[in-house]
Amino acid sequence: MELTFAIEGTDPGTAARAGRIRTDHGEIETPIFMPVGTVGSVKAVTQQQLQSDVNAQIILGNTYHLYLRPGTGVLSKAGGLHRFNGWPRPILTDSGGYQVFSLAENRKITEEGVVFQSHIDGSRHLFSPEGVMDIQRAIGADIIMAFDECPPYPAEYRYVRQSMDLTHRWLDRCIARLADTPDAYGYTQNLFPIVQGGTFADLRKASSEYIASRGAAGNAIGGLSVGEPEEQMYEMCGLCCSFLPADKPRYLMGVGTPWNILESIALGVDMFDCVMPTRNGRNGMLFTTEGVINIRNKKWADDFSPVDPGLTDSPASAYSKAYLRHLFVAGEILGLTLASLQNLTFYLHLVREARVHILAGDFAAWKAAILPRIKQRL
Ligand code: PRF
Repeated sequence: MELTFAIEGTDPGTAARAGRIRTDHGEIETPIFMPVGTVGSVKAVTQQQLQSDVNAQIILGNTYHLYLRPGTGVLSKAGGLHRFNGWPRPILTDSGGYQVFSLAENRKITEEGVVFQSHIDGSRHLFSPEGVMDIQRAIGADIIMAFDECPPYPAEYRYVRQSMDLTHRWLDRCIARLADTPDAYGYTQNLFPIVQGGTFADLRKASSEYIASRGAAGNAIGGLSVGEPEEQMYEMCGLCCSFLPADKPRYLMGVGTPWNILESIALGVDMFDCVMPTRNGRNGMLFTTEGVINIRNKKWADDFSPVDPGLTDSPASAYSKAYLRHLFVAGEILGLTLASLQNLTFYLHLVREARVHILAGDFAAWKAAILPRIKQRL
C-alpha cells in the first residue's frame, strides 16, 4: 500500500506536529530520527540493538555506497536490503545525489546525470535519474529519494537557480521511470522529491511549490546544513515548510544537532537523519541529558557516575564515564559501540519526548526548558 501519514496532534505554540506514517514494513511515529546505515549497517551497532535498545523505527541506506558495494546483483538475489541485512522495519535510501558530490572523484554534471569515479577503486560510473530509480528498486527501500543536486554553500544565485531547475527536471524523469517499473519485491516503494534552492528565499519558494505540485506521499528539504549560518537554515526550512503540503510528512535531510532537530520540529519538520550521533560518538563526543561530553577528556578518568544518569534506558548507562573513557583511551572497540548506542538512544529519546509534548500541547515550553541543558558543554 502507498505510504500514508496521519496527524495525531499539533502544538498550539509552534508549527510542530505529531503524526504516524504507515508503510508496508510497519509504522513510524513522528517526529522521528532515522539512524544512518550507509552501507546497510549502522556503524558499530547490530540490528538487534537498534531494535531493542535504541528502538529505531526506520533506518537509512545510501544508494551510492550500496551500488558500489555489494552492488545491485547481490541485493536483488538477496531479495532486497531488508532480507540482506535482517532489518524488518522501514528503510529509506538516499539517492546518491548528495554522496556523489561529497565523496566521488572527478564528477561531471550534465543534463543526462553525473559521471563520477568511485572513491573505492576509481572506476567510472554514470548516475542518471532513471538509473538511480532502478538501483533503488533493487535495494528495495520503503522510501526512496529523488535524484537531486545539492549546490555547495556559498554559491552564486545563477548557479543555484540553474541547479534547482535541473533537480526539477530530474525529478520528473524519476517519476516517469517509477511509473514504468514495478515494485521489485511486492511492497510499495514511495518516492520523496527534494526541495533545493540554496539560501535564496525566492528559489526556495519556487522549488517548494514545484515539489508540492508533484503530489508525492512525502517531501524532503535538501541543500541545508551545508555550511550556512544556523539562522539562515531555520529561515529557509520554515519557508519550505510553509509551502509544502501540511498533510504529508516533511523530511529535513542531514540535520543535525539535537537543538537543530528541536528547532526544526517547531518549524513543521517530521523526519530527520544525520551521521552526527554515530560519527561524533565514535570520536568520543557524547550527547547526554546533562549536556555534551568529550569522553576522552581527563576529567572523566575517575568519574564513576553513569554515562547518562538521566537516560536509564541507554545501554551505556549501565557503565560509568570512567569506564567508557578507559575504553576510548585503550582503543577498545566496545567504546565505539557504547558511544554510538548512547547517542542514538539519546536522539530517539529526544524525538519521542518531543512527540509526547506536542500531543500534550506544551512543546514550546518544554523545548525552551530543555535546550540550554542539552546544549551545555560539560
Ligand atoms: N540531497 C540529498 N541528500 C542529502 C542532502 C541533499 O541536499 C543533504 C543536505 N543536508 C543531506 N543529504 N539527496
